[in-house]
Amino acid sequence: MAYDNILVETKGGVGIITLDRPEALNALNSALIADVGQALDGFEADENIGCIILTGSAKAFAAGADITEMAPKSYMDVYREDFITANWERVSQCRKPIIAAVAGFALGGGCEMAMMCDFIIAADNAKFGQPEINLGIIPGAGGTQRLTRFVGKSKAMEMVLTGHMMTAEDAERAGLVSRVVALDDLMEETLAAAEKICKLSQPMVMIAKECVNRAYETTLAEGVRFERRMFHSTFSTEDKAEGMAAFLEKRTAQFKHR
Ligand code: DAK
Repeated sequence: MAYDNILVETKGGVGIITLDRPEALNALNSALIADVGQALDGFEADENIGCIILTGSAKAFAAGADITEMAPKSYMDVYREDFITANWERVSQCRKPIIAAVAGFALGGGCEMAMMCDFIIAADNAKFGQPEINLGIIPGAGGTQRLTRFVGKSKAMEMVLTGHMMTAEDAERAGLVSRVVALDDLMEETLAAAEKICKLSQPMVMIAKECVNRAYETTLAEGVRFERRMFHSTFSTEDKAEGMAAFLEKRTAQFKHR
């Protein structure tokens, strides 16, 4: 299927979505967000896909929501149409793992979209920011919430209140990104991580993702209880039997995703 605003390809079990509006630094308009949603639907339905990568260009992951699209809208417009909300939620609702490979600008909605992914691998030229305040608005897709949980109050406040951009190095130090790699190595390193995930049991990866995400939504005691029950459930699977047998027999596990 061809898309107008993204490129979609697969490499083995990895599905890759590349944001592709170079003329606007991959600014996120409704059509692009709908394309991403549709591509994710396709990858989720495809049992051969074990991991998804979301990336942009060397200059910009995404420079935010499309200001040209937002500028003419009134409060009543955005409220009544629930402006760009539906498809945005699609990224954070994806059950398969998604890695954000971020180079260049990840600003506003771009930073928010990267944060909706499961982890971020950043190129050394990456810049993260929530500059909405400069436009007379505030972040609208989790920038005040996810960013604060990921980097803490002081750093989030400085970014949200002043539009200050964080370098890749700072983002790694703050815990926003899992690691920083040279720009030229970004896709190779991200693919290697994705391929590692693809070799594992798909349902276990999905369960593990759900458990980590629970940590952001509930109390510690509830989260640990949820983890315990999910842990117990993994003992009912063929992949648990295969994983442990393979270890004891000193061979590589061949997971059947069951
Ligand atoms: N929207 C539209 N066009 C953009 C854009 C954007 N966000 N960012 C860049 N462009 C366009 C520029 O207008 C320019 O177009 P031409 O003039 O060539 O036609 C082209 O991309 C190249 O940009 P620059 O010439 O500005 O390039 P520079 O290297 O000089 O500067 C920059 C790069 C990233 C620093 C600069 O472009 C910039 O400041 N861009 C705007 C960044 C920004 O303010 N982002 C936040 C937007 S607000 C929600 C979900 C999400 C959101 C809200 C609600 N819901 C679910 C409800 C998100 C809101 C936002 O992201």
